[in-house]
Order: sequence, then C-alpha cells, then structure tokens
Amino acid sequence: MKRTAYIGLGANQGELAESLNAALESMRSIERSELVAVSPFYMSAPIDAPGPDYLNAVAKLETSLEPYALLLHLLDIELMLGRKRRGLKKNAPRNVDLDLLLVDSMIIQSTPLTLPHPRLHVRAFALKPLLDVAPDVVIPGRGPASDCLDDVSDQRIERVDQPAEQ
Ligand code: PH2
Ligand code: MG
Ligand code: MG
Repeated sequence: MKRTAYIGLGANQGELAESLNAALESMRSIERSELVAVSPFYMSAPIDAPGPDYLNAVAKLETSLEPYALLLHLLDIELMLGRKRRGLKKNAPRNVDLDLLLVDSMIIQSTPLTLPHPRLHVRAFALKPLLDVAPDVVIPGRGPASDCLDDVSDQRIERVDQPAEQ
C-alpha cells in the first residue's frame, strides 16, 4: 500500500544547507519510496532547545514502507551524516535531525514512534514548510494544519531565498 509521509528536517550545527541537502539526497535512495516534493528552507529560532538558529525544511515522500521501516531509514541517514547521540542531552545542537511528522492519517503511539509528531501543531518550523508542500494537509485528531498557524505566530521563522538543490 502506498502512503504519503512528511519528514521534518532540521540542523543547527555545522554546514546547515549542506547537511539538509545531503539528507535529501540520501532520502532519494530509500527503498520502495519516492521523494516527490521538498519545501523551501527556513531559518528559525530554536524552540525548547539551546544553541544557534536552525535551518528547517519538510520533505514529502510517497512510500510503500511501513512507518517503522521508514523511521529506521531516517535514523540510518542521521547516523551516516554523522549525527552524534552521545550524552543524550535532550534537544542538544545537531547537524541533522529527521523527524517523521505524518504518514497519511495514521495515529500511532509507541515508544520509537508517535504519529502525528506530538509537537507538530505547535511548531512553526515544522508547520510552515509542511504547508508549502501540502497546503490542505490535516493533522489527524487536530484538523487542518493551516488552522494551527495563528497560535505559533510569535515564533521567529524566515524563509531562506536560496532554493534547495533539487
Ligand atoms: N528541533 C528540536 C528542538 N527545537 N527548534 C527549531 N527552530 N527547529 C528545530 O528543528 C528544532 C527546534 C528538536 O529536534
Ligand atoms: Mg526534532
Ligand atoms: Mg529527531
């Protein structure tokens, strides 16, 4: 069965655009999946996290992988790109972070994976690029993602002019 998955990309350490582009490039070769859209890149103030501003984007993937299998591919790409998880400090600066935000209208609550992403609806850095690639997308259990924007209008976020390498 084909499903549509939305993946949030973030980085606030190292070469930010290069990291995001490298992650996108790797996502193109995930088995049984096709990268069909990439949002513009955004610079955003860190939310609930220390350190510098983030570069964020969202990718749209058509996939016949189960969500857990897709999650493993994303973790694999993070590791391949040098993401260090040492220390396990929550929300420590990272050179790449790939978060599964939505898979169709699936609702999953488990330890490795929560869908929809539990904080998607309160984070401008995820909502804005998500709405660029999916203006009518609905967050299961919450309603249209576009209805959530008002509540995050105080979060600093700015679209980056340089387009993503496609
Ligand atoms: N990711 C976090 C915590 N805070 N803030 C911004 N602006 N962008 C992020 O990607 C981000 C964050 C945890 O992964
Ligand atoms: Mg994250
Ligand atoms: Mg993450």
